[in-house]
Amino acid sequence: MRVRIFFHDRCFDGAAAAAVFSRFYSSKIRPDADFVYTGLVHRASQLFDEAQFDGDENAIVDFKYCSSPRLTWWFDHHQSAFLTPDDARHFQLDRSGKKFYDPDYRSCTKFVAAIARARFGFEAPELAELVEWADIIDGAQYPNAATAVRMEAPATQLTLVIEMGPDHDLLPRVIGMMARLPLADIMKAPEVAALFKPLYERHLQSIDLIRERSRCDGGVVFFDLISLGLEGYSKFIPYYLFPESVYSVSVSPSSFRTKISVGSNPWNTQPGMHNLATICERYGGGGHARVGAISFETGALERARRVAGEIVEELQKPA
Ligand SMILES: [Mn+2]
Repeated sequence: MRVRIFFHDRCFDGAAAAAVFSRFYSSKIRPDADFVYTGLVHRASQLFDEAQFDGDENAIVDFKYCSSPRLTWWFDHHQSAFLTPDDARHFQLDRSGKKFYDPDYRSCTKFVAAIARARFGFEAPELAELVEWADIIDGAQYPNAATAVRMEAPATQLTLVIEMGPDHDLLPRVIGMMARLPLADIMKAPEVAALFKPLYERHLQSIDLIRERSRCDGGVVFFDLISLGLEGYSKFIPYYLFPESVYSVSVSPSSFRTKISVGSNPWNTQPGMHNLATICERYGGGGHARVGAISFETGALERARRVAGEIVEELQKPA
């Protein structure tokens, strides 16, 4: 009995939601299930390869809906959960009782835990730490930018490993650990500890690089990391460096795309904020009201820079 679980790759909440779903599934649905984990990433084209839905059951957590009949479980909390109006209709007509959507949840992990408890009677107090941290991390509920950027708590350290770790096969192993170990013990696992050290050093360097490259005008921090080849950084660094900022916009490279990241300062929210998912959707991206992203094909650098400039101007004006 094989259950393939697709999760939002390189995301603490995606991994934690997969871990909680696995524990729920083996406790309440099938104790003999074998889990196989596959990360999903947002890209400019072809989100799903249907040939991948090869489990006896196929589940997606913390990622967009797919209308494939082979998808048997789905949980998401993103505002931009449906690729097309047809997908949204398909979900609304679903009567399986195994597909769930609630954009009011700050984390998919807490959403999975809440549905598993309310609808299926699943209780797992030992997962409470994981669920609470997924909510803090995905909902940007850190008390301040320094807590997020200094990374003293094991959950924040594991987030760095998940988001920036070099090894694509790492996440399935981390999900397995999340399902059975406290976060401090995961950080003590030799393969995780060995990855954390150089990533943390690089993180400290990236703070200096972003400090050099950023400017903050009209409440919006902007930086372009293309020429540095800096692939990914903690999204809280701009707010740590510019506590007075309200939004941040960056252009950054990656092996398979050029990415615009658009975020808002969780410690300096203002009345009447722009909806960042709505802005990103206009350019083919998506996300949440408070954080969004747009992916471009790797060649479309000039277009990405132009769009980033437009978004900066829009965010400098009132919503
Ligand atoms: Mn999430």
